[in-house]
Parts: sequence; structure tokens; C-alpha cells
Amino acid sequence: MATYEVLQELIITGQKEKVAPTIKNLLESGKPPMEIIANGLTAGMNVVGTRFKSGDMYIPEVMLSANAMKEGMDMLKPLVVGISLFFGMGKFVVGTVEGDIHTIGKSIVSMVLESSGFEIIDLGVNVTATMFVEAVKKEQPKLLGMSAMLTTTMNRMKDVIESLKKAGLRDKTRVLVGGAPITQDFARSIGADGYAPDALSALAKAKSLIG
Ligand code: B1M
Repeated sequence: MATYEVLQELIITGQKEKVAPTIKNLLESGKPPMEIIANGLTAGMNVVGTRFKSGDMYIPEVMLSANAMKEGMDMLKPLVVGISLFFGMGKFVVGTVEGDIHTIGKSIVSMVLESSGFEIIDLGVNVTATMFVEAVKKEQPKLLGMSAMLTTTMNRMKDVIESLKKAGLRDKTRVLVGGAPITQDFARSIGADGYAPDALSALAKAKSLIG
């Protein structure tokens, strides 16, 4: 019988091939997709983060965990996005900032916003200020989202906001930021419009920002 603890353990130990059957089992026992993401996948990845920090896990193992997490997200995404009841919330251009290749948090935020009717334009990872500015010019999104997971890359968010100002685009879009090292105070200090600590808060903040 699959449980959230079993799924967490599969993420921690990077057993990608067992993730899909376990999620299938959880779904069949009536567990909601978003709860599986939060209590199974993300909870497992949080343990990985703690062990990585304390030196109990190394990069190759973290990569295996990330691959197992991706497997689970790929399986759940159609279910989360498929239950969307609302449309026409506007465009959300999103990316992980330059120098940063962490993709999972950004993808979960995108998935949750997409499920609530936002049109997602995902620029991927390692996105430069120029790429963000070009995307804002081209797509004219209601909302621009930036994710940063490293203390060494979080200041790239400020560069993007400055570049938007220089291009005369700052007042054309609202800027939402998030990621492990980001705080409300940091967001305010760089001139972002909003900050969210997790995907569900990001949805609430996104809705409030676009009115
Ligand atoms: Co990296 N890494 N990593 N890593 N990694 C962290 C971030 C770290 C905290 C680990 C640690 O030390 N405990 C640490 C950063 C320390 C710091 O800067 N102070 C770290 C480091 C040091 C590094 C390297 C430098 C290691 C090295 O090479 N020596 C390197 C950097 C590479 C680079 O980017 N240039 C590196 C590499 C990697 C992997 C490639 C191995 C892998 C990423 C794989 C991938 O993404 N495809 C990886 C991973 C997996 C992690 C941890 C373990 C997990 C991140 C994750 O996916 N979490 C992470 C430890 C941790 O965060 N606890 C760590 C799960 C995800 C659901 O949560 O991403 O926080 P999160 O997203 C949340 C919220 O933050 C928020 O909502 C999300 C969903 O709830 N959120 C937003 C995120 N973006 C948002 C945007 C929003 C709003 C909310 O609005 C737009």
C-alpha cells in the first residue's frame, strides 16, 4: 500500500522507476494530485535539501532525487492543470535567473498558476536580464515571475528590474519573485511588486497583483 512516506523515500533515494507506480497507487486510493506534490514529492525533496546541506548527500545523489521528482511532476501535471476551471487570467512569463539552474520550484509555481487559468511562458533556467526584457516586450505579460535558489544569484533579480526600467517596461508588468533565499524584505528592497514563499501563496499573490 503506497503512502506519502513511501513516496518521500523514493524521492530521497532517487528511485525514479518506482515513482509512477507509487503515485498511481496513491491516486487510486483517492489522494488529490496537489496533496501528493506537497506531502510526497516536495516533502521528500526538503529532506534531500537538509541532507545535502549537512554533507550527508552529494550532488550526484541530489540529481537522482531531482530526476525522480521530475518523473512525479510530469505524471501529475496533466491532472493538476487538467482540473482548471478558470481561464483568461493573462500571461505569466517566468524563469530562473541567470547563473541558476534550479528548475523544480519554478515549475511547480508555473503548474499551479496554469491550473488557475494563467497562460505560462516558461523561459527555463539561467535566464539573463536581456532574455526577460525581450520576453516582456514580445509577450506583454500581466505578470513576470523570477525564481532564484542561490544566495549568489538572487541579486540577478534586481538586474532584471533595472533592465526593465531602462527599457521603459517596468510599469507594463507586475513582478513576482520567490525561491529559497528570497524574503519579503529582499523583494521590497529590489523593487519587486510581490513575493511568495511557496506555490499556493504565489497563486494568491499573482491574483492580487493583477487585481
Ligand atoms: Co542546489 N542548492 N545547488 N541543486 N539544491 C540548494 C538551493 C541549497 C539550498 C542546498 C543546501 O545547501 N541546503 C544550496 C544553496 C545555498 C545557498 O545559496 N545559500 C544549493 C547549492 C549550493 C547548489 C550548487 C551551488 C551545488 C554545487 O555545485 N556545489 C549547485 C548550483 C547550480 C546552479 O544553479 N548554478 C546546485 C545544483 C543542484 C542540482 C542540479 C543538483 C539540483 C537541481 C536540479 C533541478 O532543479 N533540475 C539541486 C537541488 C535539487 C537542490 C535542493 C536540494 C532542492 C531544490 C528543490 O528543488 N526544492 C536545494 C535545497 C533546498 O531547497 N532545500 C538546493 C523543492 C522545490 C519544490 O522547492 O525550489 O524551494 P523550491 O521552490 C518552492 C519555493 O521556494 C517557492 O515555491 C516553490 C514551490 O513551493 N518558489 C517560488 C520557488 N520559485 C518561486 C517563484 C515564485 C514564487 C515562489 O514567483 C515567481
